[in-house]
Amino acid sequence: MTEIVTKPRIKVLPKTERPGLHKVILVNDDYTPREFVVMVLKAEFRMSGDQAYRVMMTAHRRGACVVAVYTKDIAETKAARATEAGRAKGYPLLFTTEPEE
Ligand code: TYC
Repeated sequence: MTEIVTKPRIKVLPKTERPGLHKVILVNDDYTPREFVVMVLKAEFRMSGDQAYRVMMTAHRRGACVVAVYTKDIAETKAARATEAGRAKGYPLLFTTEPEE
């Protein structure tokens, strides 16, 4: 028996939609206590105390620091929740987002 093997003539290239990643940025201010910033970073971004302290100090010294990178939705939700945590205590703590590259 002769088996006929046909090769597909058309190669379908899968179009992979890459979700645009967004950075969450911590912005420095003169009023929010350092320990509070660290607490918010730990709670909202699941950082260790060490990581959170370093990110907080980087924002404190340089004016801002990238906290993490997520898909747009998650970045915006986390930035809003973290900013709200400060607002609830009367602090001007601010987290913003921006597209990566
Ligand atoms: N600069 C604040 C202080 O000295 C601490 C702080 C750090 C606040 C980082 C915001 O994103 C921030 N109390």
